[in-house]
Amino acid sequence: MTTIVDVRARRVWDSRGRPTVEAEVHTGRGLGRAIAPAGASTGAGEARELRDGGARLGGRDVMQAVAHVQGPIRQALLGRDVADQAGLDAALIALDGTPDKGRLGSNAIVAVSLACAQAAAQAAGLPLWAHLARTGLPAGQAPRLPLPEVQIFGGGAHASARVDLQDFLLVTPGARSFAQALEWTAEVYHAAGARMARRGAGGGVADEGGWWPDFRGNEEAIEELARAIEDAGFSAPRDVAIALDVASSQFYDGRCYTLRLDGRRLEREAFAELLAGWVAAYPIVSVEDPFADSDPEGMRAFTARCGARLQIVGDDYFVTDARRIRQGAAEGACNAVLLKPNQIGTLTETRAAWDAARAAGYGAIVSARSGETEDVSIVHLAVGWGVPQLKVGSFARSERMAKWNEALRIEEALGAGALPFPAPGIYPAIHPGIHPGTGGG
Ligand code: 2PG
Ligand code: MG
Repeated sequence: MTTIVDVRARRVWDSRGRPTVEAEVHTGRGLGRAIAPAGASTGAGEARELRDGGARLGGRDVMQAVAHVQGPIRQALLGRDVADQAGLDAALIALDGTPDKGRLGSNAIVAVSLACAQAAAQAAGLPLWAHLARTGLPAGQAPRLPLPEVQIFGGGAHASARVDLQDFLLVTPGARSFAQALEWTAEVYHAAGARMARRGAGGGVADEGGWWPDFRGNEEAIEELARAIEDAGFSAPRDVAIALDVASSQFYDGRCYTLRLDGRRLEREAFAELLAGWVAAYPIVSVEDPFADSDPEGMRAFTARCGARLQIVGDDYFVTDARRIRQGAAEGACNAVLLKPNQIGTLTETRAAWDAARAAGYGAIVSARSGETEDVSIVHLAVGWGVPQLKVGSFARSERMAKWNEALRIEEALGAGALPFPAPGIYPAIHPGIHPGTGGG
């Protein structure tokens, strides 16, 4: 048993220049450190981060959350076994005592939960992915790298709503390695940048590093991405393909989906028609949150209509909550799940969400937030748990590149021992009949 001898916290700053919580968990065999990320387009059902309020720093300071780590959380964890992740997370949940973790703050709790895992890995003398893989992978299964999903144009809440859709992403189903996937992504990212520069709109990037969206309509962004793929010389959807995060909860008012840039206000059926049209017209293989978290009827109908040939991902829709995933699966909503540890608050609950997705035969994507830091823990989760896809924003800004580069180091460490890259078989549009859930193995 490796005992926790100290728990510390400090205020650090995220990629939007906003305050966030860094936690440290110390044992006699080193320390683990983790930083809470923060979303901008948050789901209504997410765990609640604690912000101080008031006038200073726009009310966004986190000194109370930091104090909660240094005080009650430290007291609750001192002397406990750092390797008992489930027990530690249960203690954090019990100490908070609220359904949304809002008393201590999900930002305090997730930083500590991840720092415990980092400290346990440190004590075991292993990188986090290897520590997690010891119990996190099915018996006898080797770890492998996930398929990256990379933003090319930002939008929605990450770009002052200059386009209504949030993420115009690239995936590389034809790539044979993570290194190759990133190389292909770089070619398309820069081809897209060159196109934007030729239009007189080059250079600027949105919150996650995707090119700033200077478009006349939402469809034009998809069209420009398809052209950038052509410019870079790839065949779509076989080698590379398009994924969208519609993040539709941001523009649904309980009755209509309003695409401000297109001057359109669409009811559920008309919006489904529009999305299905785009999926048919462009090499789109995955769509996230096509319908709002408060519109299960829309999500179920769209899944029934397009789910056989399209990965349909629930992010705001499931908020990394195993219970919601099981319910969604029973009702036929989505066929894949986004996994964000800070959406639910602890590593153990994030793992439960992945287990629920797998049990349902759903695909899964480990995801960063729009407010990020140099923390690379989520890359290790994807590898150590065998989650087949990873989304960490675009191909610029070091809070994003730190994660892609960490994955390259892990790929090199795995070497020939790694399983083949999971790319073929994830997307039903490319390999009809293969369910997305089977891509992860
Ligand atoms: C999403 C994420 C990451 P945010 O919606 O998938 O792109 O955004 O962190 O703002 O919720
Ligand atoms: Mg999303």
